[in-house]
Amino acid sequence: MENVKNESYDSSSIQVLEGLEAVRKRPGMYIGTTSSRGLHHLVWEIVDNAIDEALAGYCTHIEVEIGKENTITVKDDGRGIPVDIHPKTGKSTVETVYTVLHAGGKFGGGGYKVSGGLHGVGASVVNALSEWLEVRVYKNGNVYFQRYTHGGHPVEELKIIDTCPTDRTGTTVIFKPDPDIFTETTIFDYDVLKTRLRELAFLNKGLRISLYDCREDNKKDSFHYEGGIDEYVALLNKDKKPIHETIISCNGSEKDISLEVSLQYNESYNSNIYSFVNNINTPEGGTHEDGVKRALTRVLNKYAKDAGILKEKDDPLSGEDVKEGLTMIISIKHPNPQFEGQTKTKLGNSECRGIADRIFSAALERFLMENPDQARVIIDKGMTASRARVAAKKARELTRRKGDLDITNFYGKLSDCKSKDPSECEIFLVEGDSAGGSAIKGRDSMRQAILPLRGKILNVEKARLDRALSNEEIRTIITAFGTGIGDDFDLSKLRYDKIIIMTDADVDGSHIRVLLLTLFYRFFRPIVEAGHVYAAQPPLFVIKHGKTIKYVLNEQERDEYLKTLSPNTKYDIMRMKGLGEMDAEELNETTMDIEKRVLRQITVEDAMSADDTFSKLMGEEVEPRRKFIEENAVYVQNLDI
Ligand code: 28F
Repeated sequence: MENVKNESYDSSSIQVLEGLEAVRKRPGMYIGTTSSRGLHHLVWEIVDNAIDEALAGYCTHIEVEIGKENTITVKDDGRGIPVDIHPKTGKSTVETVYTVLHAGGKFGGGGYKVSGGLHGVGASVVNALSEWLEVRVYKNGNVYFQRYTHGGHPVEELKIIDTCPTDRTGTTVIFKPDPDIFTETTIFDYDVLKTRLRELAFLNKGLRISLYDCREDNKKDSFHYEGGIDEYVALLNKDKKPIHETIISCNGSEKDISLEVSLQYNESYNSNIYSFVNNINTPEGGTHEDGVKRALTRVLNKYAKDAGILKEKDDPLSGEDVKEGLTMIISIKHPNPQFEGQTKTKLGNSECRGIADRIFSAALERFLMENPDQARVIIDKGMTASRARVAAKKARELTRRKGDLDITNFYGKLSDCKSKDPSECEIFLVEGDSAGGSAIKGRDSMRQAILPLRGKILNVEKARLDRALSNEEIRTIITAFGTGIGDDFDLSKLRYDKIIIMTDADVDGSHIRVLLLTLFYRFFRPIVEAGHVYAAQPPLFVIKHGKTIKYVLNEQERDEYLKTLSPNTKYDIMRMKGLGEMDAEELNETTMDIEKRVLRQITVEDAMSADDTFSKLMGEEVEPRRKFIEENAVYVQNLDI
């Protein structure tokens, strides 16, 4: 450990150094990963402390700047971190916040930590993982300054370096992530920062958040939403034709827990519900989301009955029925959230279910009473969904394996694998009968099932479940998966560990793949989120020289292979058009064999952007699609028209 120029090298300094050293030894323990995601997590730690100051009511503007050398500057106009001597450490509070683990922000202190991502490990972790970090505090007409290097070692004590207008207060932090820690990349992604900062502006109404990129000439964005999550719902519904005018808005609190809900129904059949706890997205939902959904179903049914729209003989609306076409944002602020679930993004606090139910149902009842026309439209939509659900129930029966007839009829399409252990089985959804035939011949019949797809499947982006179930190909896929669909979907019944989409490397192949991904995203999202869906990577080029035939995946492999040939080898290169150009053995060798093939796993990194992409690419509205294609055409490689 190098010598540090600290006057009082006492026990607390040793404890500080050991603390930050521990962070550098196992960064993954504190920020999850040291990949690009971990790099960006550093920004969220610092921004969250500034957001805390805004939540406390003292900060109105947060500025984030990406410097030329990929430094990050975060500025706020809050009170400024206290510069007094911290009783516990004998150091300034600034130095304590930036050198003692979990001392920063509001941990333990008055307000609560608005933690992001890994639940706010504090500013000292950012310092520990930075090549250098500087803090400037504007307070009492002075500018206080301290610089840390090599993972958090203070260069000097906190000192006054300048004066400033007496009414100016705030905190500015600049840091440079340590390349020895972030070995994958230290380059910040503007769009990643922009997306999250915009979301934070929606979630903290009235707060202005700006982002500047000094690496490119004056690239900047600024976000400020007085309407908060109401404006977020409006943005999400922009291209989706809302069916009622007013965004239903709720804002209440009980004890020290506050809840905001915004919702608006649109014409589509999909639901987009996003929930947050202390600004952290909770894709696995939790008690806050359960409480709101329970209230939504109960209050809409009660209103429909009292208004005589739902007759005694009618079935009540189900949770699924009232979710159709629903765009909703739920944001709860809680002093002591308990997270559960696979990825620790499910709220577990049981009291939140009742609190969310009470606050939201009062607001919804009031809206319905005051807006009978809009209430009617919403109820009608739920009743149409209910009728379609009942129709789907009948159609769904067709996807259940029953008597022999179904199985023979069904088996006409699926060449199942012999093994019945899902964890070792995989199913290939193959474009076209000829490739399907080769795949059946070339496969490992113990563990590989083949389902040939005849042509395009229905675009379900604009279809309800009952319409999707009327499509033969889709019914076959549902039966093959074994999970059921809609109300009786059960992920634990999935019959394969991997679902592999294998289509030609041409435009039609891409179209079939995106139609399948639309089906999986809209009706089998848990299968995608669990990481079971893959795209096969058939070879893009075949190189022939002499008797040698070499298949390569892409240009990079092609160029690397060509370098291995002796200079005087003339050779031929062909761009592979389709799976059908390979015989069974070649198809297996290049694309299916577990030892040799390359698969691309399909993940839902960000549900909001995935939903936006599917509705743009596959939805009704032409203009958003044209704009999307225009903006993204520049990234397309190997387009084969
Ligand atoms: C660019 C990043 O970190 N802003 C912050 C404050 C303000 C206070 C504070 C922060 C230690 C444990 C109390 C000021 N005056 N922006 C920021 N602004 N931390 S971090 O206090 C932290 C103390 O709890 C602050 C009065 N109370 C709190």
